[in-house]
Amino acid sequence: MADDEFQVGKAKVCLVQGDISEQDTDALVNAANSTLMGGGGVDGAIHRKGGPKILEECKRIRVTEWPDGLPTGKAVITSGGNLKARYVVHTVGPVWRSGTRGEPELLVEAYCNSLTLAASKGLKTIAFPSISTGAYSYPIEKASRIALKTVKEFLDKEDKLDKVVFVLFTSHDLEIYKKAAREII
Ligand code: AR6
Repeated sequence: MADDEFQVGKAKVCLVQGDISEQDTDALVNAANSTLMGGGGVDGAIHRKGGPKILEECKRIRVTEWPDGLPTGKAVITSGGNLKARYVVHTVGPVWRSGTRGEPELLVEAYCNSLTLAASKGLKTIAFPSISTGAYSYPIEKASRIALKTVKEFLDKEDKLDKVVFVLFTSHDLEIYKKAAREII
């Protein structure tokens, strides 16, 4: 198996460098903020490429389910609009402060709730960005370990998903994830 592919039970965990908005998995995960109204980074790329339908659905979710905003660690799902992916799972990662404000637990929740939501919809493949490691400043070495450990533990317990892809923006970030994966998976 290549050094960017790892087997967990019957599922594969793949690490790739690229733009998450180009992925053709069943679902993409958006590193959103509580407003669900868009932003920069991953959020900007997904809404730009996905078109207005995603934002319309986010607005509806705000009105019907989360009038005060989506809390950190929770996840919701919309269609994928014009994206190749059929669905977008929107989650909110923690803003890194000191590491002692519950950031690790909240990052675990963001991954876990996204995976649970995708599996509950019968989806088979999902792509994640490196949640919280951009505008939210979570140190990527720490975040990568949490991301991979949470995915591995989920796949060990649950056999509904076939493939989880991590899409890293830079070769540097990809190397950090590869190193963590070799240790964790
Ligand atoms: N594809 C893959 N990875 C990307 C892409 C892309 N198109 N663009 C950036 N990254 P961020 P966060 C990487 O800031 O830290 C937004 O404004 C990036 O290099 O997108 O969770 C939201 O609206 C970094 O490693 O998400 C929120 O307000 C990682 O993806 C806030 O940013 C995450 O960076 C969320 O911050």
